Amino acid sequence: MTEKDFLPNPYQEFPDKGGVSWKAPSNIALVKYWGKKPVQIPANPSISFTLDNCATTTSLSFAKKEKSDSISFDLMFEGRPKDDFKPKIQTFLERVERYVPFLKAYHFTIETSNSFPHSSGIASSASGMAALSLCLMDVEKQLDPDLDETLFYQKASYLARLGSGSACRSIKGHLVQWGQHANIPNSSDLYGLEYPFEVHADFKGYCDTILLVHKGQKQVSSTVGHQLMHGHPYAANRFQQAFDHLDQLKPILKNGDLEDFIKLVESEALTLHAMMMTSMPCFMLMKPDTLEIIQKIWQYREETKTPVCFTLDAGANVHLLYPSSEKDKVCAFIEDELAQHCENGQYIHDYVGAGAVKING
Ligand code: 2P0
Repeated sequence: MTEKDFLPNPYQEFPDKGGVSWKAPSNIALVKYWGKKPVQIPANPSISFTLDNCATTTSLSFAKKEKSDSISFDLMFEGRPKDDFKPKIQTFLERVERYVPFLKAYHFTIETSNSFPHSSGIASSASGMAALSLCLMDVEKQLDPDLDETLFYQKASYLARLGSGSACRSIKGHLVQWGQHANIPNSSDLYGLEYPFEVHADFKGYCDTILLVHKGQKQVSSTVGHQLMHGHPYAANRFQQAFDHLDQLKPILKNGDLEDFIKLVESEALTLHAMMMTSMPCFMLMKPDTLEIIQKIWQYREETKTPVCFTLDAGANVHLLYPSSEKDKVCAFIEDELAQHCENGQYIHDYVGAGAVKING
């Protein structure tokens, strides 16, 4: 598939008005995307677990305009107008207009809400851009009823990528790979792909408890972090490592080899943060409690042999990953040892999910 394949067929219908709703989940990368080329092309391939509970629900209503010379929309976030999110959405809509050229024909009302607490430090850009992209594709489906289902989801992922890179991995479940890789058939820099190889049953219901260490604004945004990979002294080796890790993951995911899974996932998490700490200028998103939690996980794993590990996003929160069969034990560990390191003792239980869903009615 090339960019041209995402240009639409001539539209057959133009309804006066309508509305669509989609719920899209967040995702957590196992092999991290960190570094990109224009426009939203990843410097290396990545793979993530699609989550389930942490999700954004977006409703998009549309009404035909008299004059179709510009993009216009109102934005509501959790029931209230939210003007400070508008520039990001405006940029996104301008970027995708070429691929969904009905945008200027309608005035849109976008209503969006997150299942996770506001400013929990959980990035909503992935789930938010994925949900909005699915809404746009649903409108396109009404204008072009022959639109094929495979292309519908691929193009939703393509559009989401143009909003936020990691968002292209928030359309489908359970494991999504993004970025061209010679040994992964049909892999693409343009959109996320449902992982095409065999995956051991243990990974389907894998648990991710998100320990909310720090809920405030990050000091350095992901967008700036990505930019700092340009001219980074370790960039070339890091990008090669991500390619290699995807090769190494194939037998691990197939056989359910948790020991090697843990080694690879924790190495990815700490490498991501090592890239931040060795950027110029350097920065650090981990907090003392992030490190306390990591130490306690290592100690607990050593003592109990429970296959629990951590990964990190671009922030201080810790994602605790473990098989669902270990849930009772791990929940007790979280309550006894880890919750004390979370802001207000807060954490969110989530697990690997099947991807975005349309909301009817
Ligand atoms: C990831 N992260 O693979 C990596 C690991 C955070 C840590 O992708 O600039 O919001 O919108 O493309 O996708 C976060 O960056 O960045 C991210 P943009 P994005 O999930």
